[in-house]
Amino acid sequence: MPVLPLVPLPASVRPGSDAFRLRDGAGDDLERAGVRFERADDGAPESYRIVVDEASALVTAPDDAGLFYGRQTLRRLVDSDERGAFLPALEIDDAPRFAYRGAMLDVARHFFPLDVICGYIDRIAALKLNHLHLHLTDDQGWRIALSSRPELAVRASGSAALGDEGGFYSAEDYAAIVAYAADRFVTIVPEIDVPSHTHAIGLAYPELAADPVLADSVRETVREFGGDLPERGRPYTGFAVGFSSLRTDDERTYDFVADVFGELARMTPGPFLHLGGDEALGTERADYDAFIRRTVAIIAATGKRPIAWHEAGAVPDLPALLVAQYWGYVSDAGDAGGAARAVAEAGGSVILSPADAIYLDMKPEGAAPVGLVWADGPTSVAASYDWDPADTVPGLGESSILGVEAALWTETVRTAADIDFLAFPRIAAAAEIAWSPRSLDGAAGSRSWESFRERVGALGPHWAAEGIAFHRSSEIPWADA
Ligand code: TNX
Repeated sequence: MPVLPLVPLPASVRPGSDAFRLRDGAGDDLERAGVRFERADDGAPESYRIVVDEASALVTAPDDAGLFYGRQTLRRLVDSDERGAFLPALEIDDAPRFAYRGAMLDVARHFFPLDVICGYIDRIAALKLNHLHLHLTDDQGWRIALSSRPELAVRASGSAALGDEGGFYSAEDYAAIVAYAADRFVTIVPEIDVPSHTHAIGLAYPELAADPVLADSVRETVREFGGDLPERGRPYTGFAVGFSSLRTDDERTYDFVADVFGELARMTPGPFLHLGGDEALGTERADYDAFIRRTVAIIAATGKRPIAWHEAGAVPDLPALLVAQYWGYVSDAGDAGGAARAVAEAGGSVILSPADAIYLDMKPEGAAPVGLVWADGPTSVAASYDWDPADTVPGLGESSILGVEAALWTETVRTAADIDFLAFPRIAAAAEIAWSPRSLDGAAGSRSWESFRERVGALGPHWAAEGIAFHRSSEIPWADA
């Protein structure tokens, strides 16, 4: 059997003998081409089974998501020869390793219009990712219109990194994104980053913002990347982080937090609201702890489950429902690991986004025209693949891991082509790690780098046909179209 372009690798693939010939002229319509899709009585959530032989092609699944994933797999299997289109004979039994398989897109540093977001949803859904985390706010801009706080969209959305144009999603835009995603079994996870990364909020509601704290690290970033130092009341367009803070000692701040997360909860059908909580370098430790505890409680009161970057995990006495998003390293978990572990020990769970592996904004190679390098970058495709969630944070077992998320920050990312270049092919590594059974020392049917690079190479022509401007990494044996 030739290399099948299947990423993520299904849990089990058994080749058969005679191909199923697809009915002519059906194009992408698998049903019209003769494939049957049927509900199974039981099976794990999102699982599916495919049986193809000479006489029939049948997909069965216990739920609609499973049927959708079976369809994604079949789309990759359609092949053709001199007799026309066919599906190779095989049996596939497949189910995800983790329930949460995510991608994060930062629409705050740069704003991306609806068509780009929908294109990204198509791309991630084809890789069987099922959550899109939108980083909706940061120092450089606020990207969502809220009727409870109308000044945000009016005064805080016009700017972006590098002095580029900003923008925001109206309530209708956001509803359209949620619906488009839901049709592809993708849940939107909105993030409002507090108490830091909040400079833009001060443009709309100055009374809520503390003065920027110009630590040495902020001056250093400005020296390295240029731009102005952050200044109260002026849009910020540079790359520095951690200088801004909400006024954590002012009750008006908590009214704001309740308005914003309350409205977002009503606009968001998914179970999660992300409160950021990262890099609050300008917030005193005790103030940070108290702020996070109150914000977590405010979100819990909306009925949603709070997610925060791992820093929040170090806050004492957090409720068990918190999800921590780990962005430390694979190579050394250090304090970040401790914070993630604390959340697990309190009964919460962890999403793994190790920065030295699946921060997609790290340059894929030194000469890349976009991207950053701070997380031990450049990050090769092999480095993005060669890790396992259960081995990343010592003491953090598989049962405490909700899943895996590949993050794309957009300080340097201005276009849809930039997104594709940085995300592909490394996002496929994250998708496989999130979905496929872990490598058991190369055991048959488990994932391995050697098999992955061949399968990604075989996917290249599919991506090209779909208009994905992927990075033609020299690590991958790309197939010709
Ligand atoms: C760190 S990772 C950040 C972001 C930056 C990113 C750039 C994290 C939770 N915060 O604010 O955009 O680095 O790679």
